[in-house]
Amino acid sequence: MIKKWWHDKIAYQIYPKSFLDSNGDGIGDLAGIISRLDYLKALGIDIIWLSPIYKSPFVDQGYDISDYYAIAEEFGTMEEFDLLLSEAKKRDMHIIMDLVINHCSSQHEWFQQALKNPYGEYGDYFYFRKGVNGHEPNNLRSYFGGSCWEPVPDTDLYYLHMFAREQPDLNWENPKLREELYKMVNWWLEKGLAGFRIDAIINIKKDLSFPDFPADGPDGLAACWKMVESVDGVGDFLDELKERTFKCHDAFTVAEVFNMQEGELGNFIGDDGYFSTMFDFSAHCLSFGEHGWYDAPPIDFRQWRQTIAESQASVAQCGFEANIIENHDEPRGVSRFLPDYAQTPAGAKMLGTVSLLLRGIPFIYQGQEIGMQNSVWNSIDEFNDINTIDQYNIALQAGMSDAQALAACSLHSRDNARTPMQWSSEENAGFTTGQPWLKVNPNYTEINVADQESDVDSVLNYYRRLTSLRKSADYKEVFTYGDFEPAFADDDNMVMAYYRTNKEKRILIAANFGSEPVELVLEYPAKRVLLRNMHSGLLLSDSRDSTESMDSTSGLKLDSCEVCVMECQI
Ligand code: TEU
Ligand code: CA
Repeated sequence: MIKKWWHDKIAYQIYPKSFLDSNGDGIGDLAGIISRLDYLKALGIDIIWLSPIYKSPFVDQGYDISDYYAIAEEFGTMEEFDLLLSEAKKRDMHIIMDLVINHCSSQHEWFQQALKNPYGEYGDYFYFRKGVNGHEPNNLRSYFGGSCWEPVPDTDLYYLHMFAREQPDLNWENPKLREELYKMVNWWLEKGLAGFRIDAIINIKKDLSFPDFPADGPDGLAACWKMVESVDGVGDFLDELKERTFKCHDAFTVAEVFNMQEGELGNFIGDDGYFSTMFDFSAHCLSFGEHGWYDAPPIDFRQWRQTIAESQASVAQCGFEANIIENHDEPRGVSRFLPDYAQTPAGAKMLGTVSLLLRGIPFIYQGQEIGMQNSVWNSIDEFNDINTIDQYNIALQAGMSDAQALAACSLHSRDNARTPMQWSSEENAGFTTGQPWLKVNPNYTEINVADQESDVDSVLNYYRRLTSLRKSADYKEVFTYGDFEPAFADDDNMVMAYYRTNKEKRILIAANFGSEPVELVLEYPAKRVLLRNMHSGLLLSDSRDSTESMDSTSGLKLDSCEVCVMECQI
């Protein structure tokens, strides 16, 4: 494997709208981000991913871009963005932006021109197709509900949108469009951007015959990802994109890829892959419902543990995946992956440890480092997210009651991760002096940065120790390049444990997700404890200070929600 500059980095995702508001309009902004760079540096962050900050009508929170070369007024100016770049650079941090190029906003100039003349130059930037017998060209359902096809008024044409109708899909078959996109990507990279998180990119290849698929819901439609999974050739586009842009700048790219065809991982993230890395969503997929959020299964611990092990094994020979417990599309990891009794500071530290020390590039989502949780939702009107409204209606149509539909949305809504960052116990969690654009999680008086700063045992201070361990001179190599080996995966326990090993070192990460204490017989004698989230009941035969060597130790007792990172003899 060829070593790359980003292999040993730790990344952090900022959702700008909810990070920090500097001017009291209730919307987070670039000035807010700049003012917290030192906070992120102290957390051990090297790479910052900004969810979209481009000009947008915000139908899908900026994932609908109306000008790829402009900063949204809500967030600030291009001067402020340049300042962010240079301030980050001063601190030896890298900024990456979201790259949303499967679709743009219906307000984008290209689409406006296309609507005026679907048969003209800009019409070919999109997919306009004639209806079939007065119907949509095929029966695909968009990710946000309803047909993927929107009629163009006063014509017999429809245009394709795999997401909202305000997000028309760009026609990647058109070389002119591709050139426009490459030019734009290079423009940002030349500005000093370190790379991109690449949105929904697997969707760019369409089956141009636009066939019908067997209906999979009462609406007679079929999920549009079925087309994605059935069509070949996305690799040609991705390869050209990389060759023409990222590769020329040694950029770091992390792709959002669902529905990849089997056996393609190496093409995507191998040494000469399309991307540097891509997110591992395998654990998240465990709680995707067959028809929607209303029939989503809860996470089963053993299945989750096995899924992570399998995922780590499958990527080991190819490259690196990016590990997350949550992002702006997912509920909070603490609320999703931890049993009720573990939704505590101890549990948050345990989950964070298990995730951050996996092989791969760790991404921390804003608020994860203080253990933020899903919010409390009293009515569907409190949500803003377009996907949530759709899922609410799907649940009602499936016969759920109002209360049941709300309960499903409360568990799964993307807005759970989008509530304002909890900076302090002051009004609005210190996020804004104005009216926040989305309701603050009422638990901000218990969970916030300011209180955790002054508590050595807080989740925040633990995360700082965790990132510094991962990056420490002595252990960086093994945490970056060391192999992953599952350990103690017994049906009788709820222990999530694994080794990270190389020729010199063997590190055991062991966490007890169960409600009762467990005792493990160590397979390799312990040398020293590197990190733990509790100070009690540590070792059966040895409870000496963590810096001492512990050659005699052979047993490890873990309380409920306890995690221990220890170096063992090889
Ligand atoms: O998400 C793409 C995507 O596939 C998600 O809709 C996914 O299916 C869902 O969240 C699973 O829970 C990306 C962005 O991350 C998302 O915020 C955007 O809404 C979407 O693309 C459209 O740009
Ligand atoms: Ca603001």
